[in-house]
Amino acid sequence: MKKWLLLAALAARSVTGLAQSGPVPYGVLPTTAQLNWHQMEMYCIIHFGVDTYTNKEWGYGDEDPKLVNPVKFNAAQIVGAAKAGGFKGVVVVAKHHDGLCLWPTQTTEHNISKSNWRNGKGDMVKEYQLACQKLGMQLGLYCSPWDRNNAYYGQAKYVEIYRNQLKELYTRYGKLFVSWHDGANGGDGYYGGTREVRKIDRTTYYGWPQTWAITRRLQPSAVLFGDVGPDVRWVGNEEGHAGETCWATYTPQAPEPGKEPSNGYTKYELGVQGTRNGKYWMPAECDVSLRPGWFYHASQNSQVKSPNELLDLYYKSVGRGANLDLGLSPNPDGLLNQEDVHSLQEFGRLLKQTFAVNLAKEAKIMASNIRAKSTKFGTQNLIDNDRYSYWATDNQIKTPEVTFALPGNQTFNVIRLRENIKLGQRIESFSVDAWHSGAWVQIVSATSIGANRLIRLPQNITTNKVRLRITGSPVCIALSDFGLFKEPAHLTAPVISRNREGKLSITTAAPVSAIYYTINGDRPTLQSTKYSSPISLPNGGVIKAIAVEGNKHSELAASTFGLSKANWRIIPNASTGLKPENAIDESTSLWSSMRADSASNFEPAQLSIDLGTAQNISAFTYLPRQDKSTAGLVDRYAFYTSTDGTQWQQVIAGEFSNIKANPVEQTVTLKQPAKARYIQFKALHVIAGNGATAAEIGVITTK
Ligand code: FUL
Repeated sequence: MKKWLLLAALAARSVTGLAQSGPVPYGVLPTTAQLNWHQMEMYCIIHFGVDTYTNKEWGYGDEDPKLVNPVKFNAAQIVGAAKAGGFKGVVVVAKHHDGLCLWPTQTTEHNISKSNWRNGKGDMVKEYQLACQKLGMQLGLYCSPWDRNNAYYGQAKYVEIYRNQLKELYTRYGKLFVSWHDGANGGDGYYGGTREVRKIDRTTYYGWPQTWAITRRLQPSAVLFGDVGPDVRWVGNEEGHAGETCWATYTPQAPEPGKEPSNGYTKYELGVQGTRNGKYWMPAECDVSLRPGWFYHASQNSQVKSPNELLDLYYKSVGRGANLDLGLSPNPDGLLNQEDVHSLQEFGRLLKQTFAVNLAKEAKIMASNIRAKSTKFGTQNLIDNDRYSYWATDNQIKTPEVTFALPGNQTFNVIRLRENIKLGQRIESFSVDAWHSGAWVQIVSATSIGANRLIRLPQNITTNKVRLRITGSPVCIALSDFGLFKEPAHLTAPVISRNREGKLSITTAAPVSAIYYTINGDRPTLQSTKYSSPISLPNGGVIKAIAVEGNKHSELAASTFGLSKANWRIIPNASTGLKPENAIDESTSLWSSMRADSASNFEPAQLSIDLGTAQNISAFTYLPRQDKSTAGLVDRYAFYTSTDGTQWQQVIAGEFSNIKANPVEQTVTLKQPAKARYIQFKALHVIAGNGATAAEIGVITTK
């Protein structure tokens, strides 16, 4: 070959080589373990232990392991229900704050072998591992750093014990997808019988860098979850939603100057949104329980989230590039209740139905630019369901457009986009237009895509042409997915509420042909009582309702009410503070004993109520403030009763565990019912502030 011909051939090859090379990765990138985690999208976290039997959310650490005896425990029932819901794995709480290890550990006597379950020979973690293996689900483990049982908690020796617990968990139960570490620490506990408050420095005590080195060594394919990562961050709430804009990258903040960012210190705003161009790839996990609490409480049996509520959370977590971690709460028998199983199953069905057909799949796709005009980066990659094949543009093209000419008119209400995150989170913002009567009409504009972005439109769009415009990106794009889907129409569940006069109303967002309800606990049918006007239920109870329109039934609405407050009256006292009547007005309006002087110390506050007539009280309820503020949030309480309004007797006292992260209604059940006409709620300690607050105080009675 002549020399010049050879040179020309080489030059041509290098031009093609250049053209065929992909975009340079942008910013920080996910690890292999993080990629696996992103692909999972959803998993469940299972809370079971002494709390299941004591009706608490945080055990104190002094519970007898003999309490735990789940005679029907069946890991496959629980893991199978998660699988039916479309979840890809489970995180088993192997040890919660109460310290009881659900596996036969060498590190402490306080473990499952001291229970009667399987004659002390059982290993719950093992049974979950085997069920996961059988069902093709991934396994993760949660071993609480805070241990209210361990005598050595607070000393260096406990950190050794904790690390040994992790080592056991990492070496006995196969490959894990996540090692889950939470930041909770309420201070007080049993601690080997000392029953005291033990303060630790969260940033240094656990020696996280050394602890995590163990995870990396023994479980290299697991991600580490913690409030501030290092691999997956807490979203900052236990309500299951990320921010509308949510970046997979994150720069954690130090709790105070000179301190390292660490578990136990999170800023809500930071968690939900992440940090654009943050220092680490640290996507958010949205945790939320299927029931109000993480552990099973019979009083919450009518409050299992419905399939549509779960779907809504799916859009607000997975649809924002985060993952959904849904809490499951096996009952004292060791099984999920039927309501829970049913809800998971229906949710799984709804998901499958919604995402069965990508209406963009048959479209003729035309892009304003394709990188090097190469099919390798072509638009067919957008509809092949592969998260890593992608449409890319030339380096200088940062705001391209792509049009989807659909085969005739199509109706959709969900849009899906995904970036090839192996090349980083590149795109800032985008808009989608639909072709209507000869012109483009913008239907949505949004920010942040990442691993997955779902836009749930407020109404159906019918069109034969859709256009995606990338409106902001610092570099050329690498988009892997574009989908148009139709979520089936459904009637939303009716809303049940009660007013101050004790009248119950059942309402719907849009008019329906009928509402049916029951007050005996049964699921309503078309034969049940038809709702026509507000109902009186003076002693409270469970009310269930469905709405019906044409041949469509809504899903079930269920609410439990305590004693009607129609005849209640506040008895004023010196610490009552502002608007005490707000605590008994059946709304989330606030009673507050907080004083304007924010420098002053907390003063216990009390609220006394005349119930009108003597009642047989079996439980009290406290609904904390619902406006996200922690001021005056009560975490230690006492309830008193009186028959004359002057002589008071304390009937119960305790802690409202986990109320800061999960401020749901708290039910305090008495060992024995107390007969009284007057009740008093005392706030003994609060999360923050110099006084107490409450949205509502309630009473549950028995005959
Ligand atoms: C929190 C804990 O304090 C709760 O009890 C629960 O385990 C939740 C998932 O994490 O940090």
